Parts: sequence; structure tokens; C-alpha cells
Amino acid sequence: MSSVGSLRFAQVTPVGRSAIATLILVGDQAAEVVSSYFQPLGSKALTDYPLKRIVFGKWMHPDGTYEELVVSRVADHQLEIHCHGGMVAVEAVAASLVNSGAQQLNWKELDQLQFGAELPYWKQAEQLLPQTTTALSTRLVMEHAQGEVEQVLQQVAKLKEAGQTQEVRQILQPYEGASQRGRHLIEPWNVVIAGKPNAGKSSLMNQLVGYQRAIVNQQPGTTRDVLRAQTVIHGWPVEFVDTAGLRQGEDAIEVAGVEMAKGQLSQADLVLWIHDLTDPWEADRIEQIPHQQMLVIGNKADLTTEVPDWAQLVVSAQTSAGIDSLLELILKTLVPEFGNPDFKVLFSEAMEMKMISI
Ligand SMILES: Nc1nc2c(ncn2[C@@H]2O[C@H](COP(=O)(O)OP(=O)(O)O)[C@@H](O)[C@H]2O)c(=O)[nH]1
Ligand SMILES: [Mg+2]
Repeated sequence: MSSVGSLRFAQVTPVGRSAIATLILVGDQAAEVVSSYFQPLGSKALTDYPLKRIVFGKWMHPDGTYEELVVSRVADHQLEIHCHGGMVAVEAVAASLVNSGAQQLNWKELDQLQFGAELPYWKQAEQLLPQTTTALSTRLVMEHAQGEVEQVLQQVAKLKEAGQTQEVRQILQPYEGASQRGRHLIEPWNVVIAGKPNAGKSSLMNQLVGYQRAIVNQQPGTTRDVLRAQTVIHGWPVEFVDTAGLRQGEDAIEVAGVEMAKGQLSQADLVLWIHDLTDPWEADRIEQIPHQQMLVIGNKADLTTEVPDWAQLVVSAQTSAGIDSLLELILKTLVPEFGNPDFKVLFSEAMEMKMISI
């Protein structure tokens, strides 16, 4: 640690109301400064307690009022203060610390100070916690923030030393591509819905996200701009993009929409090409569609019993037949490894590079 000397602190719980607020204080004088405000409940002084012990007591204010809170010395020059989450309590404690010459930082700045420019992997994972939006992503990020990956690396180091390279391969293999998956637990997968006007793209998007958001109309070419809506499939955030029909319209607004759609297509993680089952199939049309991965879906299954060869799945955006299967197929295509017993994710590309190159 380079700059333990001066006293700094940060609130590491979200700013605003919460059940408990935690402040972390680092610096040579940390225990001394805290002791000047904090009276432990028993007869012992704060510094008489062993490290990591949780000490209950009163934080005295100059006017004789106090906060009841908990202090723990987590390391020689580092203390945690846990107080009631109301903003008044936190602000009062922060004001005392500032009065004693401590500098207030945000939690990222404090991490940087403690760990330097290169944050340890578990810490990088911890910093992602506020960005997780599903139970799955929170659970996986938590496991990594608690040092799961570091434990794996320790185990790998031991196996390597013992010459068990076969086992090492077996452990590390599931981490291939794991950072791309990890990224998409935080940022949604991007799935673009494309097809001719009137194929049922907007209706299908409504079904996929479960509410009326896109504009549905019987007039071909009604959706002129790109509409987005997010949903979650088995814990994975997915953003659908409803495009303007890929058709050379005479109308300038529609043409602009078509150009935008082509850009969206090439960048998408997955393109859903929707074709009306009652329309003749045009094989050459989809050959011109830029994409990384594509699923060809036949829509309006309620109007015909035909299941043509070109369709990977048939659905009805009207009756919602096949929508659940489509959601499953989308996830299976985006994350084929999900559900494997040795399924792994990583939350940094650098960590994946490191693990793959061992
Ligand atoms: N019968 C039937 N009609 C559908 C289905 N999906 C969409 N439609 C109708 O087809 C028309 C065009 O749908 P829309 O979603 O606006 O198509 P888009 O231009 O591709 O976005 C509307 O009248 C929809 O109600 C379906 O599965 N079955
Ligand atoms: Mg539409």
C-alpha cells in the first residue's frame, strides 16, 4: 500500500437510505481518530480488541448526542464503521471524520488507493455488483467477489506443481469464452428482429418481452424507427431491437430506417429473421443479411399447418404458440454452455487470457 499515511474514507454502501451504511477508513491514524469519537460499550478501548472483532458502542457528537454503531478494525490501518442507514447518521459520522482531517472519497477511488491501478480480480467482480440486474448475475458476481476464481487458480498451481497437467486442462477448459458470457450478465445480449414489412416483427417483439411496446399495424412498413425492449431469459438480460422492414421504400424516412437496421444487424449478437408463413419463401433475400448468428423463424402459424424446411421454428405472434420455445432457442443459441454442469463465467477478459494461457 503506497499511501496509507493520510487518512481517507469512503461510504461503500449505496448513498441514500438503506438498512445499514458502511464507511471504510484507511490511514495510519485511523484507529486513533475513530477512538476520539467512539466509546466501546465495555471497559476496553477499541485498540485493545483483536483485529476483525466487531465492537459495539457510541459515536459521540460535540453537542453530547450520539449514534449507536459498530466498528471493526479489519487490518492495522483500516477500519469499518457500520451505522444505521439513515442519511443523518452517516453524514454525522462523515462530518466528524472530515473534522479530524480525513479526506472523503468515493468507493472506487478508495479501492484504487488500496489496490493500485491493477485491482485484484475479486475486487473487480465486487465493483460490478451494483450493475447486476438479475438473481443469476448477482449470484455469479457474488461468488467471484468472494474469491472463487482465486481459489481455482491456487488449486491449478498445486496441480501443475504435481505435474497433473491433464487435470489442469480439465479445470481450465470451461473458462474458454467465459468473459464474453460474463459481460452479457451485466450488459444485455443484443437480439435484432428483422424481416419483411408485415411479417409480424413488432407483434413478435411484444410477445417476447410480454407487453405492448412496439407499434403493430396492418399497413406494411409502419415501424419506421428502431425500437428496443429488454427482458430476462433464465436470468440472462436480453435486449430486443425491432427494426424497420428491410425493403427499399420510396419514403425517405423508411430508407433511413433500413440503413440503420443494416448497421444493427451486423453488430447484433443474434438476428431473428421473421418470415410470414403465408408468404412465398425468398431464399436469396436472407443471403444479403449481414449477421453473426441468425435464426430463421416462420410466423403466423395460426394461418397454416405447413412447417417448411427453411424455418428453424414456427410460431404465432397472435396466439403466442411457440413463443416459449423461441425464448429457449434464443438462449440456447446465445449461451450454448448454460446448463452444463461445468458452466463457468468470468468478469474480465484479462482473467480469461490468464487462465487460458496457463
Ligand atoms: N394471424 C396472424 N397475424 C399476425 C401474426 N403476427 C402478426 N400478425 C399481423 O400481421 C400484421 C403485421 O404485424 P406487425 O407486427 O406490425 O409486422 P411488422 O411489420 O413485421 O412489424 C398485423 O396485422 C398483425 O396483427 C400472427 O402470428 N398471426
Ligand atoms: Mg413493425
